[in-house]
Amino acid sequence: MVVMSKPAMEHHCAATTLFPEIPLIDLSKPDSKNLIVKACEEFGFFKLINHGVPTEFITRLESEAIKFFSLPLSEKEKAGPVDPFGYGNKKIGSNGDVGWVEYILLTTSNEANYQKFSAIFGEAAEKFRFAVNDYVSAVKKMAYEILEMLADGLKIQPRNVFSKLLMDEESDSAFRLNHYPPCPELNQETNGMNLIGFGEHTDPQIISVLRSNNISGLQISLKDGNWISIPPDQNSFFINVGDSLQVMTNGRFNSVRHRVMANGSKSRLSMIYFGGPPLSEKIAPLPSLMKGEDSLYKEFTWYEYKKSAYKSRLADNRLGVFEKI
Ligand code: GA4
Repeated sequence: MVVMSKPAMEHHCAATTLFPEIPLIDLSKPDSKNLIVKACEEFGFFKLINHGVPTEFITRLESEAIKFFSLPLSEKEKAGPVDPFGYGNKKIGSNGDVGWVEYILLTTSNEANYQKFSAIFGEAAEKFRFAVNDYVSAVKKMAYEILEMLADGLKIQPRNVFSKLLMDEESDSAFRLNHYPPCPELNQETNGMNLIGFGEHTDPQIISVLRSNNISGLQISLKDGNWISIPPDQNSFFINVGDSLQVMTNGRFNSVRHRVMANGSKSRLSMIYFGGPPLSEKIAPLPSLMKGEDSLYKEFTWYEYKKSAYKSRLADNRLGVFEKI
């Protein structure tokens, strides 16, 4: 299938297949660790149930997000531009990518984030901040658990090899609320074709944890290049392997290429936590996973990778420049 490189508002692609089954992981079952490893190898993606994140945190943040995105554009723009955090509309990154999306991008550590929002929310800014903090703390805990199960499944020690990078006070993690407004033109003019909400890409970090409302749009690319639609489920989470985890496993795990299609009639809302390491961390294959193999990648720190990623276009193969020939 061809994805054109014109501005995303004009992006149309053919409908995609709905199979094969995407892996479903039940976090309450300790033996899920082997299934998680398999899912990360085959897809770099899985759906998670019995995740332990309180529904109240999810619904509270969702209603704060709806409140924000329902404001007039001129109000929302007071929380922009994204430099590198704040409110963004259509523009993604700073290298010309666009999509049918508006969003809030935040760091998970910096309180200064929220100053931009107090201008709009006034007193209610606190409510928004607490909603984000409660949600992100619960999701982080769940991400630690997944990463520890991964270490167990891979039979490597210590079991916090991955999770400690997110637990570190200096962990460079991010959080994003994406709103994909309905695009009415889609229904009439394009006759079943799709418009890009968020263009195809891989996430640079270690792991991403996504939750959306019940509106479809997310698609992942299989290793053979075919795209599959992921049926939405507001009660579950979806986990993505990021580029850094692919490198740490020397390519054994797959950093999943994914994208979001806009919808003709309904708003899709998603919230994503991106778990990243400290900026100074060396990202390299774990010796315990190498079994005499050579590293597929040149050595780099997360700072170097991030710097290079932020200069790239969304769809670029960002790891390419760090691969050994
Ligand atoms: C993809 C994953 C996260 O959403 C993000 C994105 C970031 C941005 O929106 O500013 C990037 C994108 C993401 C990768 C390449 C660069 C940077 C947009 C872009 C074109 C916050 C991230 O960390 O990398």
